[in-house]
Amino acid sequence: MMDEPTTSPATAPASAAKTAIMPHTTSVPVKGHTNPQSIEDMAGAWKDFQFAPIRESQVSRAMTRRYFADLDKYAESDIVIIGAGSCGLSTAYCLAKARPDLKIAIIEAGVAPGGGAWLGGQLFSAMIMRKPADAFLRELGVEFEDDGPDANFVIVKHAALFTSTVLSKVLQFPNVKLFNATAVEDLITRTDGKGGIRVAGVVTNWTLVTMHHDDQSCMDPNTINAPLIVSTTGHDGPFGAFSVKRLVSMQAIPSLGGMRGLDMNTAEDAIVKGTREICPGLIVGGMELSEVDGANRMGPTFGAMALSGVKAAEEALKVFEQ
Ligand code: 48N
Repeated sequence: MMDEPTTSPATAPASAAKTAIMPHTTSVPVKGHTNPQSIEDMAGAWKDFQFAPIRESQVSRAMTRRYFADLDKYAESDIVIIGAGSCGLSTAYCLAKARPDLKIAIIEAGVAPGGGAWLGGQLFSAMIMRKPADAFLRELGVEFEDDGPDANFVIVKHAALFTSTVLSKVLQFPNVKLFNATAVEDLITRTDGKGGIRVAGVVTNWTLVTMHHDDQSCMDPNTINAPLIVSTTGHDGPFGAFSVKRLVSMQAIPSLGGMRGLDMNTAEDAIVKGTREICPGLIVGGMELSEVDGANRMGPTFGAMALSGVKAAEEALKVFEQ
């Protein structure tokens, strides 16, 4: 039997939990190991190849320790973004870049963030963004092409290139934490003293739990307090338009306008220009907003999602600069 690694559950350093683990890209050499530092070093040396030894509990502790430290840290957040689709991720990027001092939690119901932005339209790959949204692509460093010298739009060769780039950049900000596979299943509210409400946080649960409240009893949620929420949960659907539908059900807004038919020119301008705080403490952007304002849908063009995120971040910063 392979020698058990030296770190057994009993001797696992308890203090490790407190060690601030700063991300880096070099690794400490493992005693008694070849420690190849590059894949070139491994080439042709597979005969004696061996991973550094591990005890399963080390993996479990490394994951759970960090996750629960994050839950503790973000239990009080400055901003919560609901929905990591193209609008939510664009919002997060702009906010995290502008205010590295703010704690930003992103709650995404899917295991995979990105929402509807992994494909361009009808499962085709290329993503269209109408000008001037190419400015955001330049900000992110995403390459694109013009469809001819006088095209009014640009094309990203694969939607996943945009989405994976903005996701990767967002995840690299030290003041952002993505909680995916986690659903917002309610809003924390406070009365504003004038008969209305202020949104003051979110109520969360594992998405799989949220999907089974009607066949399992008593699966209470978790909470995150935050003075400002940006909701970008997309247009109506099984999870979509979550916050605006909840505001109607608690009579905080009178009714939904309901998304209208497809009209690219009307829709994209309306979504970007309409992105705003629709109720104290809650900014709505992206396609969720179409459900509030009765805006048209734009179909397979994503410039409005990116720039609605830029505007949502600007609206959020106004709240923090007040
Ligand atoms: O991509 P979506 O659905 O939403 P947006 O607004 O970021 O982008 C919309 C865009 O993809 C389009 O719909 C395009 C432009 N088409 C328009 C048209 O005319 O058809 O992302 C929303 C994200 C998803 O990842 C959901 O999983 C997530 O929000 N989500 C939630 N996450 C946590 N808790 C919830 N309650 C919740 N509801 C949705």
